[in-house]
Amino acid sequence: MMIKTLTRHATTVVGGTALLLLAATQANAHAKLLGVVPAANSAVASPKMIQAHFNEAIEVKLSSLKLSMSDGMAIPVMSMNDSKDPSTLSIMPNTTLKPGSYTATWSIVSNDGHKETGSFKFTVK
Ligand SMILES: [Cu+2]
Repeated sequence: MMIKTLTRHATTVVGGTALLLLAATQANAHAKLLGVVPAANSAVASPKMIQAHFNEAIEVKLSSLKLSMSDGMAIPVMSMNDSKDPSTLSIMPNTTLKPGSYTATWSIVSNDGHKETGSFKFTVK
């Protein structure tokens, strides 16, 4: 997951023209995903909270965490972001999740302005 994100970011940097851009990016690194709840690829009871934790504060208002079933159907969720923890995205499903496979997709804007996306899967028993 983290490797994928870094690769995408690297592609963005390579797309830039100046080495100065690369230097600036390294000095002010973008956020990295530290962990998710539920754990990626875990099998759990219907979770009350789904979270993505990053290593630094992100632009929470420009970022999102979404949930869908394996067939792509979106699950309605409520945003539960805590203003005291700007490095974490939190959502709560509006209903108890039926058994099955789910994908949570995050899209963030780091404080350095870089956009990154990723996803993780879990199963509800
Ligand atoms: Cu960055």
